[in-house]
Amino acid sequence: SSNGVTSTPKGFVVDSPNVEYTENEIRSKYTYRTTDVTTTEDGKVIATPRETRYDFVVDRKVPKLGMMLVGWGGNNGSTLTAGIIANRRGLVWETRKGEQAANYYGSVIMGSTVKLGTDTKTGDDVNIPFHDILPMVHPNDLVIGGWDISKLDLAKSMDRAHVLEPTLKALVRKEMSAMVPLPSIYYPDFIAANQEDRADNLIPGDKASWEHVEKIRQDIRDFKAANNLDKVIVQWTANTERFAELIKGVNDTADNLLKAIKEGHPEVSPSTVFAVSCILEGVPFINGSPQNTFVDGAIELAEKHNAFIGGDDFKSGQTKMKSALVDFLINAGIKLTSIASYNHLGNNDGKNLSSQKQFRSKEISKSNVVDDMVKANSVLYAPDEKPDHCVVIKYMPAVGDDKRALDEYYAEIFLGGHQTISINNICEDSLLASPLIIDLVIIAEMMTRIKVKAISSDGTSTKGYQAFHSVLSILSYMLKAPLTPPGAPVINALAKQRSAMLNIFRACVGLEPESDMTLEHKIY
Ligand code: NAI
Ligand code: DG6
Repeated sequence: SSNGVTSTPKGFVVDSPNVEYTENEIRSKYTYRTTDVTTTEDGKVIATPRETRYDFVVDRKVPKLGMMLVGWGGNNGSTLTAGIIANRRGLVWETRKGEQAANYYGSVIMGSTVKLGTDTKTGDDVNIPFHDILPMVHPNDLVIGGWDISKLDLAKSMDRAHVLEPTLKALVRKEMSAMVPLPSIYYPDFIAANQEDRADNLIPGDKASWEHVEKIRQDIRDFKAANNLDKVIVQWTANTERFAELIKGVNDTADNLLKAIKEGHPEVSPSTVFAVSCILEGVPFINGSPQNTFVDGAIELAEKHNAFIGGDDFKSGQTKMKSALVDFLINAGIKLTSIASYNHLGNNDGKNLSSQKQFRSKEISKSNVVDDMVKANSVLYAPDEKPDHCVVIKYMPAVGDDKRALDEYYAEIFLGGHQTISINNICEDSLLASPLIIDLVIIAEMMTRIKVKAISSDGTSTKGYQAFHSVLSILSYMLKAPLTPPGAPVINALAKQRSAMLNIFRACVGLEPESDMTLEHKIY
């Protein structure tokens, strides 16, 4: 320790009596300021500032990290793998528009910057890469593995995906052809019947079983040992499943869920079996698809084991735009009255979603994403009022992975006027989703190295240092239907989600949230 001025791995130090750097840790004392609101019996609303002291400890040792993907051989899995190899090797390839170099565009952690503070000489903002705010894993260092019900190696999977340029594929082909997904569990009823012809790499058994849990746990241990890893994170980027029925006595509690798996209950999905395996193995598990993997019993199990879980459904294109645009419209005082969202796409995800039950999972996750913003504005909306909102997805093989998302936002403006905003969003779906998978892994891993203790004068305190809650709602920015700790509100608004992530990380190094008041430039 040296009184708050030891350098961090990435070169900035916080010079504050509240921050201490040791060889292995960053320790910060942070005052969290919120506002309590109470309403008296006679209807008077009272706002009271409140302070809670949190002590954060960040483990500075960046681990050797493995990322295991369920659905590794899919469009996302193969595109992401090629992308990481391309970045790791600094590849440059020919395209019809000229040379293209590998990058991490679309990753908030790798591609965006955050304001650290203000330069004392120039008064300018000093911005640093988001990645440098804390000692995070670099995606180039991820060791990748995983499972797929299809046995194609990753080179052939990348060909099947029709996403990457042939020149890039040629450069990564050798490495990718040596990567073969582990066999996986397949309970045909959970994904579309049209997926059956690729299911040729299976662990025997067509319903949940304890052998499946043990096999997945063993796969994780073997991968960890074979690659000499400190930690592993697992993500579901496999097909969208139908929702599992919520049945009392089956998936409502941790014990019932474990019993249901042991008894082979048909309402336990493959993704829930993966989640349970990871929870029991103490490995964070993130669900990138919309289905209800995290039934109540799975959440309770994660809480019991202090294991991290996160989900659901990557928020890549249409929904990300929606959660930014609706936030803007409603916060601008414009009354959004309808959203019509049409999609057509021709990749295997689209094929799977052409089946009604799987489409329904996606329809749900795409539909609830404006609720918090509408509910927050009682000037524009009555208590039960919501904009009309419909979501349509059609399978159109010809467009492949180049998803088309057409949205019409219709809003009421001043004195009964109307504003219509039409968006036509076209891009390769997997090139938007892959960087999100990286962000989810990096942030989830970072959260395994943060411990916190709450101390407050009014009694809100934790017994000692503890991890964040098992449900990692800090991952919300990357997810369409963010899972939150039971009873905690869901935040969909994109800017708030980013601020939460950034400001929690700032607090870990003893820095205040960036308020954007810039009083230093307004009061002289
Ligand atoms: P994909 O269909 O190309 O890949 C899914 C892979 O999962 C396939 O290779 C399939 O064989 C495999 N699979 C199916 N069931 C499995 C199981 N039980 N165990 C192991 N592997 C299994 O789909 P894509 O485009 O890669 O998307 C993956 C998931 O991510 C889908 O659920 C999709 O809805 C979701 N998603 C994708 C986004 C994107 O922008 N690409 C955004 C949001 C979510
Ligand atoms: C059609 O919407 C297929 C889906 O899998 C989406 O492409 C995916 O969920 C991404 O959705 P969004 O709304 O974030 O673009």
